[in-house]
Amino acid sequence: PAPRTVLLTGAAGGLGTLMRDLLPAYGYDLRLLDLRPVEGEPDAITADLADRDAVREAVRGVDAILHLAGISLEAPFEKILKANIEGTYHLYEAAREEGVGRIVFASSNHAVGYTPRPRGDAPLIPVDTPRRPDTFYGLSKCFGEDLAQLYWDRHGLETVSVRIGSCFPAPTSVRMLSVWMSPADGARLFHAALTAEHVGHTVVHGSSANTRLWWDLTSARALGYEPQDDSEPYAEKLIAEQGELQDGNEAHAYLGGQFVTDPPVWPY
Ligand code: NAI
Ligand code: 15L
Repeated sequence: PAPRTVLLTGAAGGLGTLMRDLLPAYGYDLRLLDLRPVEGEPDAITADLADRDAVREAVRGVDAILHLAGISLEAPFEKILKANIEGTYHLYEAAREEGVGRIVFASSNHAVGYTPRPRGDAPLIPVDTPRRPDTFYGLSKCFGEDLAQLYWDRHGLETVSVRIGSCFPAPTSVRMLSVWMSPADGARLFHAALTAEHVGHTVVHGSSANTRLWWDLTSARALGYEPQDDSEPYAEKLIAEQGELQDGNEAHAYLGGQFVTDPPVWPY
């Protein structure tokens, strides 16, 4: 049966806020969790993924988990270790103990951020491209994907790892024209990942069907995802303001963009 009750971790964050708006239309009953209070949601669980008991209680009785919580930018290794590596482990352990059947994991393009962007008529980046994290942050997403594989192989807990490009209301850079996922397509993809049958552990790229796409969406489409959006209407203005991507510019050379040269740092 399709999942109904879904635990949304990271519900106070940017993507969590977008998904709180969009996912109920698909029939989900969302249970919310975040380190920070979720504005306007008095029933949201305020908990740290470090708190194993709170995490176990939060997952009890849900059909599936959409795991967005964690540090979403670069940070010192010790912080990443606690929030993203140990935190994700706690969530998987709790899911295993409570018999939750599926997790949709917010992985990131930064797990493979050092992959050169395709130029000219080079093929799109395949989903089985070698791991090339661009930061400790990206490394923690590689860990999450491997944890997901272990829990599938050993415990039969399914995961779809979504290597999200950039999911924001609109693209704000020329690079983002290639990796943008509109919030509506994000909801479509998460819904497909929550409901497709027999996913085992599947890794997918998370973006809209952009004209300037850099990566292959085949495994995402195989889940039933049909992207409806394209960043192209934003292209002319962004290129006029910022110029085309430059061949000699290192921050323009890789999938991970600026994370390779000058990663944005987590503020707290
Ligand atoms: P965000 O930083 O806005 O939200 C993350 C949320 O997680 C925050 O509300 C924060 O309070 C919460 N959080 C952090 N540590 C926690 C902990 N120890 N326990 C409980 N909650 C904790 O990030 P955003 O943009 O909403 O991203 C959501 C997820 O998607 C993140 O895992 C991020 O790495 C991933 N992602 C997002 C992309 C995007 O374009 N927005 C791109 C690629 C991946
Ligand atoms: C990510 O993984 C970050 O969480 C998000 O804030 C964006 O920076 C995104 O990647 C991106 O690559 O644009």
